[in-house]
Amino acid sequence: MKSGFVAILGHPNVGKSTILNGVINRKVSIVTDKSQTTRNIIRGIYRGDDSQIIFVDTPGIHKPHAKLGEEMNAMAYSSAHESDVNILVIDASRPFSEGDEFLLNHLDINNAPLILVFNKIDLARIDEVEKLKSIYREKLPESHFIDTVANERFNLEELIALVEKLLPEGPEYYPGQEITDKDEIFQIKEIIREKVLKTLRDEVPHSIAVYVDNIAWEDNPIHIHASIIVEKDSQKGIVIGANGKRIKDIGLKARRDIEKLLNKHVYLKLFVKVQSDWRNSDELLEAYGYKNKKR
Ligand SMILES: Nc1nc2c(ncn2[C@@H]2O[C@H](COP(=O)(O)OP(=O)(O)OP(=O)(O)O)[C@@H](O)[C@H]2O)c(=O)[nH]1
Ligand SMILES: [Mg+2]
Repeated sequence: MKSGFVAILGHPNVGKSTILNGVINRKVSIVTDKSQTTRNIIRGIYRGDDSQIIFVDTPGIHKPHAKLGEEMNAMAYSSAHESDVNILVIDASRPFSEGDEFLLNHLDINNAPLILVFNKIDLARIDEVEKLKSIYREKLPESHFIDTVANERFNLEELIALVEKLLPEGPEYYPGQEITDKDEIFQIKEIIREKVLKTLRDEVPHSIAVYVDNIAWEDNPIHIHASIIVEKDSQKGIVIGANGKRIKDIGLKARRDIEKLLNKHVYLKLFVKVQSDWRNSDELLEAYGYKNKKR
């Protein structure tokens, strides 16, 4: 069978996680309109008639402002290195920038066939996309090009077919039925973080982490205690909102999704805690699952 690892790489907010969810046809990675939403390497397993593709979502590569960002970039760089096919996702609605040049110079993508995915073509002008493509054609003449609208699944079947063509013959890496390598606690934390991010603006999202303090699996409904970590008292106030309205809303939306994930009734209790500068603390980065683990 054709099989292997396919890293989905690119700048933040270009649609990498939307592509992962689209090809797997299930939501395994959270998506928001905020940059730097994904903070971990998240595998999604696609099973075809005679193929198994492990799509690997990665954090968007960016200029880091804290140790967290450095860890995130390192995850993306190492994923590119360890893959059988690389997918570089480009926001087709934006012109080629210095940041793109930086990314091409720093990403080691020569080890495997490369697919350039021009995503968000629904937002782009045809002549601008052509201009963008001619720049990439010159820089990466060996790569394969495809246009997508990931949130509408436009051309994602074609993307899967192209990946299958480029993958080597290999083993069935995941013989079971699982669709992701991440456990339920990780997914619960991510669901809560997604709901927090979706209600916040500006810089606060980058300061948020979520920690599951306790899960009573045997209870009915399942009791979950989780903490939303922020960096400043002012952010705590923002997350809680006037009369606790925002935290209530976050809790309600998160509970609905967690119940869908677990297929059980859930009682979710959320706490908000301040931990100043956790994004620069090795110990806390480790505790929150953001330390780059070598395979
Ligand atoms: N219009 C349009 N929006 C899209 C498309 N693909 C993704 N989006 C939106 O773009 C935003 C970012 O999508 P994500 O999938 O979270 O992007 P990402 O590259 O994973 O971002 P990071 O995790 O921050 O690196 C979300 O609001 C998506 O709904 C597309 O093809 N067209
Ligand atoms: Mg993402």
